[in-house]
Amino acid sequence: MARAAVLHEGTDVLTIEEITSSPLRPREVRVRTKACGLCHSDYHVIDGTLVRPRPHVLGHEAAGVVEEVGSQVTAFAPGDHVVTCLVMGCGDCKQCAQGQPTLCAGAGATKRAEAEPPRQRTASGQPITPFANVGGLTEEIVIDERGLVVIGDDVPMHLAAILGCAVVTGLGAVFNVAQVQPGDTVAVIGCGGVGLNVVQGARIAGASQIIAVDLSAAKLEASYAVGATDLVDGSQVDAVAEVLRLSGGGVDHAFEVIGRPATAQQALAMCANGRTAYVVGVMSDDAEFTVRAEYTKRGKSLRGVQMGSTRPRVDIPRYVEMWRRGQLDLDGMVSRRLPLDEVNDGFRAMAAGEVNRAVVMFDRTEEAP
Ligand code: PAD
Ligand code: ZN
Repeated sequence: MARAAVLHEGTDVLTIEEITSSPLRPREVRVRTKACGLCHSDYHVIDGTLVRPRPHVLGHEAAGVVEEVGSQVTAFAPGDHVVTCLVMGCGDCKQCAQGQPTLCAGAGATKRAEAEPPRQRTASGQPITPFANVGGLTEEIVIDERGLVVIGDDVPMHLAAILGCAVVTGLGAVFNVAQVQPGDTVAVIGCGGVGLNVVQGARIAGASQIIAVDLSAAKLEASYAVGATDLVDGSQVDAVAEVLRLSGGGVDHAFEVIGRPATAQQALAMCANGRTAYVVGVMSDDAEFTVRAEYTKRGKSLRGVQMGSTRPRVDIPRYVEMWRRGQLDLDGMVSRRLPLDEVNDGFRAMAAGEVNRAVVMFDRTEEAP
């Protein structure tokens, strides 16, 4: 039995309850969860933007210690400190062979087949769907080995957790997708857990101007702390006009990191002629938005970004090393640590824009900020 935050049918409140796990399949690993970040993608299931089967265990940005490995697992052993990442390339398809696991065509390979028993069930026996094939908001995660990366024992668990999504997505958008060059100019619309990592990625890449746009003064302050050069409060001014003014006609790279059609349009309006707007934020699959035809004449591009095109076992060890050397700020990203019992308040705080990242801690001694 393990405690978990479960989202049931017909409610937007998670309940804390005991769940059961089934024996491991050959390529699965049982992880004793130590920390799990709350990402807006999880919240999208609560608010209905993403529709997922229930009962559901949210959470995909977790860190913990390997407890048991399946019969075919050789890369992990009990005691290893690991990070989960929802980018689980099957390893066999063309996209994986090309180093693009975020585009994997064989994602089913890392899930249990329909005919198999579910990894976890509620105490009353209902099968639980784990969010993004991870389901991190439980004391015990059962996951395919391809969803794990080993990290050093020196990384505190609350910092390790955010590597799996906020960090790989934000830095990957800058390094892997936009490939920001020294001297480039950047705008970031939405500076929460992921957007702050876009800001610091742009700083590390050597961008000369990093314009942070948010509606919250606290987020703008946090952006400044990790490298933003200019701050735009979208609740006070016209964000597009202000970014065009500050950048002298548009930035080289504009990142939308909220998940709204209107801000995706803003990103396209903010980028310079011939340059690109990147949509990192997640919208419902059937959301639509229009694009001014004028932008096509001006050679602008719009590009979607999935998990920063990360290759977890390449990027996460690199980011850990950058953190060790003081180049990457992880401490500043986690502004609240909370016990599992407070998970609903953690999501509320995230939706209200009160936290950079809130991280659920599973060991009571590690909860304090
Ligand atoms: P967050 O809630 O921590 O941050 C969102 C930020 O946007 C907050 O700081 C808000 O104040 C700010 N904001 C909201 N509305 C506006 C507005 N109109 N103008 C300016 N700022 C605004 O969320 P997050 O950082 O966890 O996630 C952000 C999005 O990225 C969300 O849609 C999430 O689902 C998505 C995401 N995408 C991927 C991916 O692979 N594409 C990965 C992880 C998260
Ligand atoms: Zn996420």
